[in-house]
Amino acid sequence: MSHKIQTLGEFIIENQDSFKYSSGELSRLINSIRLAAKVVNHEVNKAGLVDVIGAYGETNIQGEDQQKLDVYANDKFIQTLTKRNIVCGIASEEEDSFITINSQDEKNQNKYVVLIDPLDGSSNIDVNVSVGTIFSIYRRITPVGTPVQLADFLQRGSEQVAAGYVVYGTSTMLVYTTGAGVNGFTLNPAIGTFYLSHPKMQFPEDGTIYSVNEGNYFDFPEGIKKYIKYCQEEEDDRPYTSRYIGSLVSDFHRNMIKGGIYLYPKGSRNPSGKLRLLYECNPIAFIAEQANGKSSDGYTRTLEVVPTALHQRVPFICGSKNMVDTVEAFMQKFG
Ligand code: AHM
Ligand code: MG
Repeated sequence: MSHKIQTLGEFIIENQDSFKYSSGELSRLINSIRLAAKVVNHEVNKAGLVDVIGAYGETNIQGEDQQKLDVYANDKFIQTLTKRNIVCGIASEEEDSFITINSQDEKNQNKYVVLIDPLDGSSNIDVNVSVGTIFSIYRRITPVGTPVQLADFLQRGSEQVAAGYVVYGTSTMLVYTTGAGVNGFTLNPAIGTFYLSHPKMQFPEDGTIYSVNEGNYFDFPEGIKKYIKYCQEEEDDRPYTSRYIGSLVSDFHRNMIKGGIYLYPKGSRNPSGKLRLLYECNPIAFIAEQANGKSSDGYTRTLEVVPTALHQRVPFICGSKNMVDTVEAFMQKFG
């Protein structure tokens, strides 16, 4: 590796001016996410040792059991962002509605809202498989100094100013973009510092990995079924390799590095798909596009879908550009 050694903190300061609004506010925000990620990482790593595994006994708005670490991660991210008076509103997968943040000085002058999935893929925790945090950042559209409104959160993904994820894997990484490429940082757990390890990440134009829950095969639209069969055919560089962790961040991360595609289409059980537009699909789509990849619902660019609800779901097809193009061609042809 020939690039210079740089910590995430140094990188944020050095690149602050490349961000078009650069007032330091976004940098402070990303610094807070960095801090919360380290705290959550510490807890996730201990999951096998202490009795923190298992359902917390509550069900979130989408009827799913919450795991204890979901709640912990949710609390940590919200606390970090709230107590440091750094955003004006937060929406989370684990919260039914958005949270309005008022600063101590009555009127909150902060301009940013954060949407977050604090611990995605959390059903993987009790089998020691990687999980992740996903975040998306927008500038509010309602006037500064007034309470945030739902409209501040229901912006199209193309309006994001930053997005990223943390993958708590064999090593813990934070990957993010502010619209000027994608950079990945690996945590040295001994000293609690993230180092730039993956500068300017890029999807290979094409790939040979497809990631989909094939257990749902008979439920998929015809175009997706045909695409899966195409992946399995023996021709040119096919059959492709099937790899599905069941943890979006990890599946996406691998595909971005190696070249591949992730699919969560709609089906009769999930008529709009399973993944949530605002805090799962949009941030990942923004990163994909910044890394020369592509993301769509099979027809429409993910970042152009107009949101109508906080916990809205959409079909999600994301990965190497040529592979997503091929899926769209199958959808056009077979529906
Ligand atoms: P979660 O937010 O409840 O953890 O669900 C999201 C996860 C994604 O990380 C993953 O890709 C997908 O759900 C897996 O779903 P399935 O088990 O239906 O294949
Ligand atoms: Mg999730």
